Amino acid sequence: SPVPAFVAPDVIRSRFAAAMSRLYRAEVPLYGRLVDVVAEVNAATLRADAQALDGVPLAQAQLDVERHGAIRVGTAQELATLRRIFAVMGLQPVGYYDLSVAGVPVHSTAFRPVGAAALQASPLRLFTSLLRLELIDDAQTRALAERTLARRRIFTPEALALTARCEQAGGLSESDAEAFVQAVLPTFAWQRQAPVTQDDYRRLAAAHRLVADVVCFAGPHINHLTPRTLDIDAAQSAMQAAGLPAKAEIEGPPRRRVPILLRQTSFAAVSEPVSFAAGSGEGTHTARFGEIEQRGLALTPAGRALYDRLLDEARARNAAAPGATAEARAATLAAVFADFPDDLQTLRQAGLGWFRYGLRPGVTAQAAAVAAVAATVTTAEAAAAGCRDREDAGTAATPVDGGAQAGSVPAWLQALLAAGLAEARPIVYEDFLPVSAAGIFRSNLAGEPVLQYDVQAAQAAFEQALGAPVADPMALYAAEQQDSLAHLHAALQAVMP
Ligand code: OOG
Ligand code: NI
Repeated sequence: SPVPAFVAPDVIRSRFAAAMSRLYRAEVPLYGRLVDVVAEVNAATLRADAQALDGVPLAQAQLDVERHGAIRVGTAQELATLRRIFAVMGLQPVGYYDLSVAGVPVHSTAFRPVGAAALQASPLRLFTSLLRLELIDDAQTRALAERTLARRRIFTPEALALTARCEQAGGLSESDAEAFVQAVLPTFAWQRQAPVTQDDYRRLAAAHRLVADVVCFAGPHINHLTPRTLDIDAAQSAMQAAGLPAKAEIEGPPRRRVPILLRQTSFAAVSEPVSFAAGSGEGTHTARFGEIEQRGLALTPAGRALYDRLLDEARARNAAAPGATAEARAATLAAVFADFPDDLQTLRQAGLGWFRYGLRPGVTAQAAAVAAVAATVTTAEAAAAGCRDREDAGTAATPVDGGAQAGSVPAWLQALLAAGLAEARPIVYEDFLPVSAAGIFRSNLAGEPVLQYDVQAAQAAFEQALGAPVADPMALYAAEQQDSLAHLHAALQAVMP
């Protein structure tokens, strides 16, 4: 019997991303202006620096499609169902983020494409937070939140039916895929008619504004979308010049020659009209904003530890100077990060970043194999270089590397790199940063007191709610580097003289 033609999850995701982008631009016109501002900055950056895309052809860079969005849900059931719906479009839960440490009563994962091909096909990911109801102190308010959430149904019957069909059949046909995107979209739309009275809204908002944002609406409205910028400092200035209410500071590492991890900035949330239940009044709710991001090298556990240490130090110094301007704070950040190596070779040899290894364009496996054999058999320096590399990386080694230490490469590869026959390309960070995420949350909670939650990170509880484990981002990067080494090795073995 003929094999049914299923639409690839990457394709479903890219259609969903386009539909979500249209929806959000229509709902939050200021977001549309942000998209225009970023497009102008990206075009100007490319005119000034043709290398800004690092050799990726413009057509493949997907500059005009969003990189991520974010939603917040209230119950385990909602989170677990989202996991199933997102799986239809090739999104998997990666990473655990505990934001209670930053005074925000949620914990989160990122549903994202896994693997370079999937990320390339459609880069959209959804940062998804689950409200931690147990962090609401007042028992009556907590019960109100639980009751209200228990009553709502955030998914359409068609979305649930098509998700089940996909799970059973192993995919969706063309017409089902189209119907699926249309059926899933309303879950993330703004719903002006609130299922709670104005009094209940006020009570829940008094517990925390995020509690009201999650509990008081008929669904988990998309709260921001995030396109990619090629120059976030220029984009931040352009946002300010265009009169967008940009947050004062860019989150994440400072500007560097070699970008690392993730830098992001946003504009303050807009007020939107709300009609409260039972004719209890009209009001506004302020939750939805626009964000931009610029990504760089993914860091190994050693690189991440250094990043976290320097970020802590910069934050401590800035906290000690509360009156400092945004420029002064950025200068402190840059000064502290002078201790983070800023050239690719040092980052690699010190085992601070992840890299994908391969032959230089135009180099044949045959030529490389000949050189590798000659170097490892006859050149003492090559072997010595290999050993030195291993020693460097020894300080960076962690169990997650699975024996293939982050910065260490075998002697044959060391020789090929030195001879310019092989190259190491930086692996881009595809995940999120908890301190930055907290900063993005906070910038939309102006006036909200920072609560001190006395809790532990609760990854096990989160995974129980999700109904599945979250993938370990570090293991994904380590595997990508390791795979590239294994591929290269196999290619040379196949033609060994
Ligand atoms: C999510 C904030 C986190 C990011 O880019 O770090 C985030 C939210 O506001 O719900 O999207
Ligand atoms: Ni974001």
